[in-house]
Amino acid sequence: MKIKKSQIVAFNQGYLSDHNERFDFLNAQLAKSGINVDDIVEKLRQFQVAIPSWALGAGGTRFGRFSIGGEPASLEDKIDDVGIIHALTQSAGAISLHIPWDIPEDAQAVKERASDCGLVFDAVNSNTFQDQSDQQHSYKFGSLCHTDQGVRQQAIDHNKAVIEYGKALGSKSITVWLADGSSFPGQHNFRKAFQHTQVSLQEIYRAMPADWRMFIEYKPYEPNFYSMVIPDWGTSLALAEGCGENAHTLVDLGHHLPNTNIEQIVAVLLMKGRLGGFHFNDSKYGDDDLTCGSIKPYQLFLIFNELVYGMENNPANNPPLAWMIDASHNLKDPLEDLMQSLDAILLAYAQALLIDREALESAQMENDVSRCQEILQAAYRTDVRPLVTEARRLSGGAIDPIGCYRQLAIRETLIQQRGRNVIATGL
Ligand code: PSV
Ligand code: MN
Repeated sequence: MKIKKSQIVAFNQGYLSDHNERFDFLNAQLAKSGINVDDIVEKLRQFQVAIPSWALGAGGTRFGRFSIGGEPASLEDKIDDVGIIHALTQSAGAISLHIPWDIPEDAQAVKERASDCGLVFDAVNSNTFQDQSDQQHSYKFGSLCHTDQGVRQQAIDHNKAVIEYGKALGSKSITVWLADGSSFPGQHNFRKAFQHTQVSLQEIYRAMPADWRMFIEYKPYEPNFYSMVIPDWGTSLALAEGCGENAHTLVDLGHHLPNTNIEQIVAVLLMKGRLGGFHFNDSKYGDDDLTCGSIKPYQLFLIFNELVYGMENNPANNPPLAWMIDASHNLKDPLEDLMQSLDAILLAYAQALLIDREALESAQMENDVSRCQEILQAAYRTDVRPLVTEARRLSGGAIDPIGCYRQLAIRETLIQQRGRNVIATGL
């Protein structure tokens, strides 16, 4: 199903005067501090986040999975769902595919359907963490790091095939996340596991077109619990440097041990020109894959503080970043959840754009610690919702995306069209 522009315009009518009042008030306040609100709104309008094809159905835990009904049963349905999110928010203009969960059988038709919804294809993702029924070797003991050359080659070939799927769709990057690791001391020769992985990644890297980029994700534990071959950003960076200048580290916010200072990692990777992009989500304990900004919105803001600074001061020419959500939805309607994530991301970005950089720099130079905190928190505590809403409205989105989604009874329609018991592919 598709949302018509006229439905959004009609919905917005009822909210417009209230929104205008809030926006005008904030605009006047910010203008007093010399902030160019138009500039910020324009930046927010440009900011597009890719939606993962595997996050459109109900997620599950190893204890259970509760269907929400009307889940997308095919890649076409998934594209339509991202189209719905994009129509309402105007900030989800891309979709990221995981192979083999979502194989585009007819690339041209898939491309056209996406383009009809205003979407392009972001990074393609390989999967060597599950065995497929038609594969020769098992990944039980690893893939790119495996002790057996045959298994490594199979995993390399899979990644090459993923690149081919991506080329047909117009993707420009591949994201590699490895479940490879060991669960017991002594199981792995750490050096050999690293070296096998490096050589395997180099071969995949060489298969990429010259204008492609490789994103290497890291994760400290799960599914292996003693060691992961790529546990942290340092290892990912070393592997990226070992591949070439088009290989970058990808930061998934849930892939850190508790209390890790992610914003500092972001700052250093950007300085090195090796930050590829993000998998946005939020967590309380581990890779919880919760809605962005639902647990640690201040952390998200501090990350965006580094991103804004890093993008404005970019000596190593870090290429434009790939923004993506990687979340799972066990309780909420995935489309509502994703719209909440998008909103949280844009709010954090808007707040970071408000930071008085000159004042911060001079406070830092003077070691005026209290002032540094005041400056950051003045931005963080500004209610920037009218800016994000205005950006969305100007682009043709809904003033209240979830309100509009509910008023248009989208989930109910999807259930009628697709049925109550369909299950989407993914984790
Ligand atoms: C692994 O936990 C991960 O974050 C990687 O990005 C995978 O591709 C994705 O989740 C699978 O759901
Ligand atoms: Mn991820």
